[in-house]
Amino acid sequence: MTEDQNGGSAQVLILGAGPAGLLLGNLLHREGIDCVILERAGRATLADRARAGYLAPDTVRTLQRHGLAEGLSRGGSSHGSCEFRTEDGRFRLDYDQLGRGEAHTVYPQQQLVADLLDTYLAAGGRIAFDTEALAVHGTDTDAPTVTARAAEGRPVRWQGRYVAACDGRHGAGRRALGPTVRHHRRDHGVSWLALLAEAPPSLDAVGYAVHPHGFAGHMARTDRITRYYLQCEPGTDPAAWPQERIWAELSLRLQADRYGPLHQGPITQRGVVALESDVVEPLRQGSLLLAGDAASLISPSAAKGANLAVLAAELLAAALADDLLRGDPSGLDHYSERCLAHIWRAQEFSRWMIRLLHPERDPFQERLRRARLDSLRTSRADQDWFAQHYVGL
Ligand code: RFL
Repeated sequence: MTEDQNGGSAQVLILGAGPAGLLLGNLLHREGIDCVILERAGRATLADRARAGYLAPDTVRTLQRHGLAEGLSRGGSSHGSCEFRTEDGRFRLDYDQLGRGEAHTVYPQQQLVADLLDTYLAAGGRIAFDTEALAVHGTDTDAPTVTARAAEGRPVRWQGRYVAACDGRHGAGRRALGPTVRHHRRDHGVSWLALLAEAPPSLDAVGYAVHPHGFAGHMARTDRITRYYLQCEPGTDPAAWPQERIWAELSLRLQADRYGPLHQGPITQRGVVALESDVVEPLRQGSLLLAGDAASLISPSAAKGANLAVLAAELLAAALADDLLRGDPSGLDHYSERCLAHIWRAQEFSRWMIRLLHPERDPFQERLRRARLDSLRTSRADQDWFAQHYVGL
């Protein structure tokens, strides 16, 4: 690893070392394309940032195709069931037996990030940690630059042929977008308290509970860690939720008295997530290209964000390689359109999930929501449709 004191140059400047930036970095570096990743956080923070966990079969295949799935083959586990709990009872969908017959691989995102980082560094990939991109300049030229703040506030400047913004929704990539780029924003009006518990999973399935108090979710992460979600009022202060209240409310909404107690343990992470969508269109402005959450923020209701990040990174890597190595710009010309087709389908399914899982205030809408759930319980065609979209991209 080299890290120039004042910055430097590379063909592709990648902002952000999340799943999108790291996959892109690995694929470009492997093709012999000179790239550098500028990452705001330090290495330890990346390895510690628990977020996603459910990887779609397409994501796993992508990583396998590029020889980047060793860690998840060893440490991941297959999950193919979800259970819905409502006041009317519960039902289970073994989605690995429905639709295309595929399952998720559960593998914590921070482990995937650590694997991708290790492989990238071992191959000699360049990354500047503790380097926050502040602004992207000259996106209408062939020589865009990124100004950044390195450790101890030291200003640095990087120049490239392309800038790949994989730095999330609030990153420098989005800030560089001009008025010709559209932002499609939707606040779904629902917030979740997102929790990590140091406790084994309580169900051998993803649990979705709809209770008059609101939604509760249960998702295994490892055999010792479980993610839970509790619908809460938008703007809730997580501090208003001490552990006892969390477990009492989870037990109530997941109907532990009827279906068995929850395995409780210390809550190690709690934060409020507003369920929002925010899609940029197009995903390219001259020499600036966006991927992952920088391109499209999606609510975690259908576990699509990290999967879309991987999909976009693979598409973008191929397009950049065609352009930089073979002089063929057509992949880059079509990158936005191709990526957005997947993004909008995922957004549609994610919104459908939101409307399925949260009690509606309006009685008419609430009856429709229950009818939707009832169709899912009873109709094989609906179940196949659900399974296909749930694991698919
Ligand atoms: P990331 O992972 O946010 O990485 C962006 C990186 O950019 C850095 N950065 C900057 N670096 C330099 N300069 C700047 N100005 C920078 N600004 C930011 C950051 O430090 C970071 O390292 O984006 P990426 O790669 O696009 O990946 C997206 C995914 O992380 C995200 O979509 C998922 O985590 C969403 N998500 C889930 N997705 C799934 O597919 N399955 C799931 O089960 C799932 N569960 C979740 C989730 C997101 C959650 N939260 C936190 C909203 C559960 C939760 C609670």
